[in-house]
Amino acid sequence: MNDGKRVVLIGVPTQAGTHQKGCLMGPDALRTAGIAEAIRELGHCVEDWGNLAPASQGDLQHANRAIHDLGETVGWIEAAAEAGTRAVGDGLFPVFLGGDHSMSAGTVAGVARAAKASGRPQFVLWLDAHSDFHTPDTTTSGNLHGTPLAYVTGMPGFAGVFPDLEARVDPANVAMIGIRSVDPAERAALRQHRVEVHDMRRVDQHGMSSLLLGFIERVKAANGLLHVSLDVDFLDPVVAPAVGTTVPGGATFREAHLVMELISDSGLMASLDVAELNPFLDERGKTARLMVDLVASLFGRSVMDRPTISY
Ligand code: 4U7
Ligand code: MN
Ligand code: MN
Ligand code: MN
Repeated sequence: MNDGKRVVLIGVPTQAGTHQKGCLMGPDALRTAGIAEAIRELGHCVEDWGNLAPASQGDLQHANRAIHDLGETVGWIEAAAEAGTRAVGDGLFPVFLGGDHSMSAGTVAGVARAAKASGRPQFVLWLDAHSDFHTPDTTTSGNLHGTPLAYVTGMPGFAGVFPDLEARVDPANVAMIGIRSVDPAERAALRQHRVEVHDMRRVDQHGMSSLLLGFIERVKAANGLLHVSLDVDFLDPVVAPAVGTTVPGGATFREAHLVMELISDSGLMASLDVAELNPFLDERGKTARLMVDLVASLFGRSVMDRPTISY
């Protein structure tokens, strides 16, 4: 059962935010694994805007010499934000196909801008091994896929580096689940801004459902719009190997599906990122197919409906 959403697929094949090559194939691998068909099968309409193709902003430099591909990243951010705002403005549900996670600096900025215009607060659920809460000044790897959440919540250090934000997400409206790799500068900022961080130890102790339902209640009470940002490395690398930044001890197959099923039941999700899929590192399409199945759960597929699957 579902309410027949109008979904638009938007490919954001950037790999500028990481040193590992391969994420540029992510959107096409998700299409090959049948993402449009899986959503359509559940009774939704799906259109596909293809892949964004922004112009690079040139060779932008930053005082932090570790940062690389800044001009290209800014181009992707602007294009993704533009597409996100347009999709929501057209009454569509955007599903952004990544691309490394730097894309979410644009996708979240874009949907938050549309949310502001509608007068409803924007909430973000960040499903990831990492907190992605670096600023351009604190990143030591220089990989900008470690910065999107700090940017969209308005942390200092982005002025004149990334585009000016038209609507920032209140850090109080963010929850992260699955976390197991946080750098010291990120930890300090997350504590200072009291971000709701559910690391894997909390998942082990309390279970996915109680942690997630607490956040969902907050979104519901505020009549908020929920953006879900799903990084492949939220999952354990044993079930999802196609990612450049593997961290052991991630969500299991069923824990991940349960998160998607609970979000689907809530009816609150308004936009989605599927980020960080690196098909070059996959095993016979296993991770791409798992991501498509998780998206199907997000759009209402239940265990009893699920076709017989084997990976
Ligand atoms: B991802 C890291 F140092 N924190 O900044 C960094 F551990 O989008 C990883 O979540 C960032 O995959 C990972 O490079 C970004 C590192
Ligand atoms: Mn990430
Ligand atoms: Mn990650
Ligand atoms: Mn990663």
